[in-house]
Amino acid sequence: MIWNEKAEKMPLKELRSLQSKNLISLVNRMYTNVEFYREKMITAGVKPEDIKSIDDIVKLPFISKMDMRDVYPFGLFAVDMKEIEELHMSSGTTGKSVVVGYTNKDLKIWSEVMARALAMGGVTNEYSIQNAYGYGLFTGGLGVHYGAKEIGATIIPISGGNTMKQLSILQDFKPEVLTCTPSYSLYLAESAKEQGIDFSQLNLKVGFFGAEPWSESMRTEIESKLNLKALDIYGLTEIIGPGVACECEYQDMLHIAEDHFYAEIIDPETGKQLPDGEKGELVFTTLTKEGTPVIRYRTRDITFITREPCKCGRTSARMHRLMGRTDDMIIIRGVNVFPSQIEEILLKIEGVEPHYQLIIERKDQLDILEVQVEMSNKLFSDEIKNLSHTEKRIEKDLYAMLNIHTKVTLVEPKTIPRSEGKAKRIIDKRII
Ligand code: DLL
Repeated sequence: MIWNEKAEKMPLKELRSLQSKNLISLVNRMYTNVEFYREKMITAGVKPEDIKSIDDIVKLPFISKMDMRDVYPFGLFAVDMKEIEELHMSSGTTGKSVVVGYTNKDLKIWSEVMARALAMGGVTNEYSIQNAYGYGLFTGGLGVHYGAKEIGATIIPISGGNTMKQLSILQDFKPEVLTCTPSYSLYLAESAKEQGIDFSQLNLKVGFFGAEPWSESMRTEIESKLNLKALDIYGLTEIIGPGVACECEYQDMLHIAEDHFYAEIIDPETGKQLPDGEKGELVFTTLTKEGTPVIRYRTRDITFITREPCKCGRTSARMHRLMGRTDDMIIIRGVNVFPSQIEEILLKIEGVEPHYQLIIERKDQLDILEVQVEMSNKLFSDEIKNLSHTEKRIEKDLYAMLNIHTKVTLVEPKTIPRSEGKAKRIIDKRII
């Protein structure tokens, strides 16, 4: 179902002219109202009048997470505080977080793009949504909430955690939709199994999973264990929260709400724009936002974009599911390793569960990557020789893909810590 035909099926020429108009207005607003960005433009030697169309965006300087932290808390706000109706904060694990402010119009944009996303999975006002993303400063809970309200669906604002309650509500209220992180969905499935709950007896049709990296193999697991269609939803606090992009029913890359969020792919080293189809760092400009708009925000997320038409008829650019980050990409003995690559391999191995952690240590100047992964109950009760055979097999597959030796350790079922939100996959113990 298409929520906003006019916006989502807009011919390219019309879209570009709308984007150009909005970029010009944004640059003027930022130049006038945000001292931090005005200074950046002056340093870069670019004036608002140099920006005549969306193609001129390449002349504008980037904004990074560091920049945003430097002006914490309100240095990026482009309107008076009395216009701000809501504040959210990024889930920064180190240093200061990034604060974003939403005006009334921003909240409307958020509701609109989230309604578009939910409609991509067929959500209507007849559906109910068990929203297990955290409510609070994290954008997941309220983002889904606003989209559900816009559609008129019934929201069950259970928030994250409280797994037993989640399970009883899934059984008693029989929602059609589940929204949470992909790792938590698998945790729910696992807990349900222990309680003897059969997902085929529930009523779930679709789930919107995001906020952390996952893979195609994990999708297969989720779809079979939870008996629903699993869609990938993407977003980030600095841009608006969830709803920046989402998969439609064809599950063939994520549609970007391009009339609001202009996407570019750049070479992370040189900052040069890359053509469609080439993998690089995703950069967003919030064309319509008022509270904390950003121009050319470097997400550190790695993907590529296509503008090939999608079978669903939407004309927007689509991004491939995230392929890693420029920063939490781990470098082991000079090799760039993305946790998602490792996950792909693990999930193809029989007897292994989708719960794993990567532990990196440095011994005698050499990086050692240990992959701890849980085995299934069945494998656990097998003979020791089968366990070591599986470990060796995974090590071999990882070597074939990454060209580095790893140490694979199968751990007992349920020993890797579970998370109610984003899973912590990497433990880097190196002191460099
Ligand atoms: O995670 C917003 C969100 C909430 C998205 C609910 C989807 C669902 P932040 O906490 O600011 O915002 O984290 C943003 O999380 O730059 C990505 O690295 C990662 N991320 C978000 N969605 C996905 C996804 C929310 N679908 C950061 N796949 C982003 C992989 C994702 N990574």
